[in-house]
Amino acid sequence: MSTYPHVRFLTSAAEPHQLAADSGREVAFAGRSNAGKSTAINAITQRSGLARVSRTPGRTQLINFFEIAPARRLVDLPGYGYAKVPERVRSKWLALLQHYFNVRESLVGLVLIVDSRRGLGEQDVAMLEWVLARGRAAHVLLTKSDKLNRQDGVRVLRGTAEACSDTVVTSQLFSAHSKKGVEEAREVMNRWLTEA
Ligand SMILES: Nc1nc2c(ncn2[C@@H]2O[C@H](COP(=O)(O)OP(=O)(O)OP(=O)(O)O)[C@@H](O)[C@H]2O)c(=O)[nH]1
Ligand SMILES: [Mg+2]
Repeated sequence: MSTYPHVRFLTSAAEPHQLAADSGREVAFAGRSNAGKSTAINAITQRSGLARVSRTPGRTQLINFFEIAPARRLVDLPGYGYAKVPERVRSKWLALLQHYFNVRESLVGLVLIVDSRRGLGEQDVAMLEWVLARGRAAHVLLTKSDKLNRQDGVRVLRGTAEACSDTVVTSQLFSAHSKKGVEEAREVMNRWLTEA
């Protein structure tokens, strides 16, 4: 049986007024362009075609909302850090993201997608600080872990945990390809979406 039998694409927002209705609870997925946000959403929901995956970085330029159950949503945020994006487009994304984090009452937690071969970058840390300052939970998925050997996986996980040790941020290794950590990520997300 599918974990979320009624999961469906809800809506996309390019402008602040296009955000889905701000009621119930939602979990947002953020990270660098090409880090694997859309792929992680597909793996966690077990729907390969739900969020668009691309080899071309910067593909998801909109905020995409998916409903997994009534009043429960996953949000695929536009990726940051892609150098080839024109400044005008970049500042529009930034304004949209900032608006989203500033107004969103239904946001309960952030899943930060980080390529395990790169580790946490400056913008990732800034993103975590943003959501922590707003009192939200955060969990780091060190993804594409299928590309690392065991030893390197352990090293990057330890480094991330150390970097986040003064905060409530948790982290784990993840691979949409090998399915490593998919269940663990789903549990974290479900807890946020159901906790009193
Ligand atoms: N080996 C491996 N490749 C992955 C994994 N997750 C994603 N990828 C690949 O990474 C590339 C980018 O994946 P996306 O899910 O589109 O990344 P994204 O963060 O949504 O990218 P943007 O929407 O452009 O910001 C694709 O070629 C994926 O197949 C993984 O766990 N393992
Ligand atoms: Mg994407």
